[in-house]
This record gives sequence, structure tokens and C-alpha cells, in this order.
Amino acid sequence: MAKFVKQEGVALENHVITTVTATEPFTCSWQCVDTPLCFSMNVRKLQTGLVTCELNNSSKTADRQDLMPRAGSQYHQMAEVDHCTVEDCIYKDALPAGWYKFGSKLIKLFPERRTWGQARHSCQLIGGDLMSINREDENEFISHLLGQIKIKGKGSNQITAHWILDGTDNDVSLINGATYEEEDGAKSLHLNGSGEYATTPAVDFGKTSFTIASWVKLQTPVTSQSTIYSDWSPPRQFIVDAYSTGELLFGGFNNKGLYKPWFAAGSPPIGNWFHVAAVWDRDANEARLFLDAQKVGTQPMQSDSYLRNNSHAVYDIGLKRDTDHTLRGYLRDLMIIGGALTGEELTNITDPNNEPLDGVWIGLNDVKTEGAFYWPDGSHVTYTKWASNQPDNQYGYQDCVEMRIDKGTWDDTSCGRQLPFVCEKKT
Ligand SMILES: [Ca+2]
Ligand SMILES: [Ca+2]
Repeated sequence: MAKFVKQEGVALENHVITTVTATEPFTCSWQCVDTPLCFSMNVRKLQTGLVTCELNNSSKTADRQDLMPRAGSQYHQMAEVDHCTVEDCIYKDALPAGWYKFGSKLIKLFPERRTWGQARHSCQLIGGDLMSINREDENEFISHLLGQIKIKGKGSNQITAHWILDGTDNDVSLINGATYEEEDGAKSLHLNGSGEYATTPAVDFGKTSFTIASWVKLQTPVTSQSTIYSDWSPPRQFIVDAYSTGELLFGGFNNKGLYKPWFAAGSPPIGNWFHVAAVWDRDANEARLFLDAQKVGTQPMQSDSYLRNNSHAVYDIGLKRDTDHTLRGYLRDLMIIGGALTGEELTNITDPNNEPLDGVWIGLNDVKTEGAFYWPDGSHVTYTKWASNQPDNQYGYQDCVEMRIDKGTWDDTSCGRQLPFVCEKKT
């Protein structure tokens, strides 16, 4: 069982989460052990023979300056006991700089938002890795830590896929010498117009409303139709292009094999970044093109039209497969959103902090082999806490796992989403 060490005449101030009254300090100890974020107690004996115990969400290890003299009070903090075999004596402590000790692991929640790949890299830079979770009490502990994150902006439009295109995406392949280069202060995908292109996994969005959006910087005026994003090889589905007329083009094949929609609009700049969004609104039976979040063109569609099915494994960035022509320019933040975004929503979507925040990254993933989930520390997946109907590899595409903020359950999602993350280090 857990062992607490006592210090007379002091109390930890400013960290009380709850106060309990008990017949003996022993009872309080159990309360603290059972309260995930309790790390110490201030115990005072009453004249009635009872004791009051203030449970603290910190300890003198983390907040030594808050340990103050207090007559008649005892400070209790869990002691590390060797050779624990029962779960109740998992040693936990709050440490400086936002770290927590839980069992044999050091754990920290990072609130800044990163893609899964960036998050893992951040953890590795400090000698750790993304969190591996092997026990129910570990999961519960982290789930309580997430209470420190404020849920914001639960948007109705879920980002189905998001590739930053800065080299941190796990699932973007560079073909024929395409590179990531620093351009205007951010790493971007660079295609030189001489055969270079990149691919993403195929995403199944053909039967819903959707938005395809990306930042693009063209280096030279477009003389030959230059693909931004497409699966343009038979049986082809969709194409978003910089068109030879100097306009943007949104084209698609519907399930009857007809071009629909098919229209060009807007005049994107040369040598400057612009944001292009192709919107397919099935409810309004309309396709739209947006340039820098301003609607520049629209075309009605038939109500029975949806994109033709195909079995492509990848979609192409920068390649028009039927002519092998490739785009010359830079791209970043390519997104597919499972809904028809408005201009206002497009303005918001260009800021990653406006992505709906419903969870944080943990280490679990099936990036290497679909359906074969593994932890970064190599431990076998024995304990799981999937949310109902998860993992579902939705859109054929979800390979990284978030812990949901509301319930501490797990969901596989797009690795390119930008979420807070939990790192661990072994002690
Ligand atoms: Ca998957
Ligand atoms: Ca999922």
C-alpha cells in the first residue's frame, strides 16, 4: 500500500482541491491515492478526535515556495516504495515545470498544437517520446490532466485530412526529387515544374459535401494546365488546377462519367501566396471556387451527382497524370474538410488554432501497417480505451490516435491535425 511521509508544522498553500473530514489520517491517504491529481495533503487533528485533510493538486517538490509554517498542521506526501506490486501504491508526484511522476514514467501535457509527427519530434527533442499507455490508472491520470485544457470552438465542419507539407507529415511521399524548402518563413512543398510531385493517401469523400483547400504560390505564369491536387488518372474523380487562362479550375467526374462540375474562375497572383478552396455543396447542388476566402465562381450541379468512385490508393499534388505536366511553385496546408465551407469559415481555417479541439495526441498509431497499432516505446497493445466504434480508420485514412478531452477515450484520426500532446520520459 501507499506510504506517506509527514512533516510537522507546515502546510502547502494555494493548491487545495478538496477538504475531507475523517476519523484518522489513514482514511485521507486512501482518498488522496484515489484522487488522480492529489499529490499531497495538509492534515490537522481536531479537538473532537477527527482529522481534516486538505488534498493538494501539487506537492512541495513542484511548489516549494508554497510550503508555509502552520501550527498544528502536518504535511503528508506520498513516499516512493520499492517493489510495489499492487496498483494502489503507484507513486505519483507533481514536479517542477509541469512534469508529473506517475509510476516509472515522467509525464507532461504540452498545450501547444502540433501535428502528430511534429509532436513526436518535440517529445524526442527532450529525451522522451509521445505517451504510451499500458494501464487503466495511467489512462485515468492523463485523462484528468486534460482538464487543464480548455475545449474551444467545436466546429461543425470536421477537418477530414490536413497535410502541413513541411516534412512532418507521415504519409506524404515526394516523387522525382520534390523537396521541402523554406519559403517566406515556413517550410513548404516545392515542385519545380520538371516532373516533381507528391502524393497523399486517397481519402474517401466523394459522396459528401466537401472542401479542398490549400495555400499555393506559383513561381511562373501558368501556360499549361497545372494541377494543385487531383486523382487525375482513369477512372478520375476530381481536379483542382491553376488553369492556362490564368484562372483557377475545379473539375470533377460524377457517377455517370460526366464532367460536373467543370468551371474556371478567379485570377490567382504569380509570385505571391494565395489560398484556393474548391467547395462541393451537395445540399445546395452547387460547386464553388474561393480565392483568398472570397467566392470567385460557382456552378450548379444536378442533385443526383456525386463524385465517381475509384480505387486509387493515392492522390497527387502537382501532377496532371494524363499529360505528366507538373506544377512549378510551393504548396502548404493542404486540407480536405467534410463539409461545404463558407468564406468566413475559410478565413478561420487558415489558422490552425481554429481547428476544432477535442483531444490530445498520445503515441498510439498504425502509420506503418493499417490496423496494426503500436506504441512508440515498443510495448504491446494490451490495454485499450477506444471510444465506441473506434478505431474506424474513417475515410480510409486515420492512423494516429488522440485521447478525447471529455472522456479520456481514444479515437484514431488524421495525423496532420494540430493538437496538444502528452510526452513521457522514463525515469
Ligand atoms: Ca489507420
Ligand atoms: Ca476515428
